Amino acid sequence: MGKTLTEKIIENHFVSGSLKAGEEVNIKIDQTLTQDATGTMVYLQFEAMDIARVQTELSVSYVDHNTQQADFKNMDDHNFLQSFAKKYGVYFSRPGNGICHQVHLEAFGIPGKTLLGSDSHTPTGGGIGMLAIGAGGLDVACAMAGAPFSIVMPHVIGVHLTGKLNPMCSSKDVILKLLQLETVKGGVGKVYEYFGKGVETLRVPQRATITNMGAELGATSSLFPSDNITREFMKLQGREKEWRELAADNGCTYSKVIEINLSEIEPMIAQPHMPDRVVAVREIEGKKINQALIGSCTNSSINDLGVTADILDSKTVHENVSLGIAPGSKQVFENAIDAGIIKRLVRSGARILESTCGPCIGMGFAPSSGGVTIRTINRNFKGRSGTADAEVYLASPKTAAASALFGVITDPRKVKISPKDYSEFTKPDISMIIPPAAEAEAKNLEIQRGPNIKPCPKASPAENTFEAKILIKTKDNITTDHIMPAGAKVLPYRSNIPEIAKYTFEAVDPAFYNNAKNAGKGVIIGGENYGQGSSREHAALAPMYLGVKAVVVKSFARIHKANLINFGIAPLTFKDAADYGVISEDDLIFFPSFIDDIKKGNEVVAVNKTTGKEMVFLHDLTEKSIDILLEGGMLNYTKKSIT
Ligand code: MIC
Ligand code: SF4
Repeated sequence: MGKTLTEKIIENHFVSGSLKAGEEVNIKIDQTLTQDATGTMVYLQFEAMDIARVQTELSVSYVDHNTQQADFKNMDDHNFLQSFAKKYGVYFSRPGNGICHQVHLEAFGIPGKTLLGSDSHTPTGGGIGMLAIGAGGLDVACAMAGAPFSIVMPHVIGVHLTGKLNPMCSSKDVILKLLQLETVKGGVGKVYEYFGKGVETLRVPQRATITNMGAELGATSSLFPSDNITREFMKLQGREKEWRELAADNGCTYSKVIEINLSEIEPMIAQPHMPDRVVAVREIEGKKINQALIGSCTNSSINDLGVTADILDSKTVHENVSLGIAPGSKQVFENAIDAGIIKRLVRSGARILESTCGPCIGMGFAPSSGGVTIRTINRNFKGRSGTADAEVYLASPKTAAASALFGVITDPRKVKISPKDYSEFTKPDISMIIPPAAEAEAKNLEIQRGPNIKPCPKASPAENTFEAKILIKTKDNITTDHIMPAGAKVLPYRSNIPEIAKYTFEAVDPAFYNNAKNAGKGVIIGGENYGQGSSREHAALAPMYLGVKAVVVKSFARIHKANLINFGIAPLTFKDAADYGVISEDDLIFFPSFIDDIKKGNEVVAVNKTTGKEMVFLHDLTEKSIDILLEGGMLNYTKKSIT
């Protein structure tokens, strides 16, 4: 029987477990990546493991998130990361060099390899046929120490691409279409694998836009085959030698096949405040905007910038619109200068921003109050832009550029141009990547540590009998941005948990922090797809620090669930969904035999002391996860297994 590409790569990296969809499998990780906002914790955790060098084939530390340096904190973190990388065997991509996913594709990605990244958009690497997975920082630290990574063997969904995109339509419209079909929770436990004749019509950056935003489906990863187009891309990057051909076998079995005829795709747009609130652009055309942004790891390649310049055609952007452009990397920036693109954009009034995440994570370029902004990014969660009441629309660079020109949401097919291909201007540039020191020299190197860098707190081991207060009851699709906000104010505390904990659930319930502190022990209640979005483990670390012992929900997003276990918080679901309706904030919940229940089976009994009602919660933890959880998280567990 033929195999899917996902199955082939997983089998090649198999360490232990089961290859049956839905069961746990442990795989070898070849490469890791971190970014600064999650990276400081990753390296503090790695340091705590007492290992002299990283054990992977390649590990890279990027600085791309916290680059606004309003005071010493962010640069202190950068210095820590740089000095750590040199000593421990990690490549370091300096601030200004670009967004981790874009640079990794350019400089390091290799078809057929596994990549684990402490960022949810790591699957961007699937654009060149890597099995690239986002994870919590602690999992990445363990992979750097040589440990295999556990995943639930995914169900592989085949996306059959036929036809060819019309000139003013984009691969962004394809993934937005999929989000409309599959929703933000449709991909949990799945890998989306693309195949068919239509694949040959998409260049690597177009493929990477699709695999990048597969994260918004909740998918474990997304994958394209590695073909001659991939080879061309790697050749332009000066890395043709690392290319290899990879594809699924003919006649392999997918758990489901989705048919997409690229010729029928039209411009699509996601409306506030969820990436799956997708409609065709023509359905909401004419809505006034006052800001537009081309950038982020989803859409910031040379062609994304080039087509923006082509659409603007040296005319000035609409007088009511502020247009920001953030090239995805230093390489893209330089190549766009060589191609004359930047000059044309500047002439049109674009504001050129640094090659970083920037506005995508609320680091500058926040919209006005009640502002309407169209962005080529991947997430439009409420408040993430830095402005609580702004409306953020997600679309392709073509749609965003046409809208910036006319001041209203515009179907780009109205602009009669034939977009050019600027790939020929690609010249690789790795001058801002610092290799690690040789082992002999590394021993004597010092790590630089600023005063804002605090050690990672640990939870205490689980108790068998305890009482905890319901601290908050949330609805469906709560994101990690709700649990732990990003933005210029909060991000500088990513390496200081006691401080960042003060912002937990800030936008949902400003009293959460004090409430949790006073309660001592707490439980969080949630709906479906709890913890979707970012991989930030701070959304588990801060609740752990504030005494949260369990999160009881209707269903979980993959990475957040793993993060909860890693920090000693029990991820539980309702046995009887109706219990969600009869549990309230401030109720006191008594767990009479927590440890015994967890060890015995998959049910945990709890009594709501406020209402007198007995409830049963479920868990689906593996034996190892149970040990980690009961020990009070991965750090305690690892320490115990070493000593
Ligand atoms: C995001 O896009 O939400 C982030 C910021 O890149 C996060 C990581 C983080 O919170 O640091 C992600 O996607 O995992
Ligand atoms: Fe950065 Fe935005 Fe991409 Fe996250 S989604 S890595 S914040 S550009």
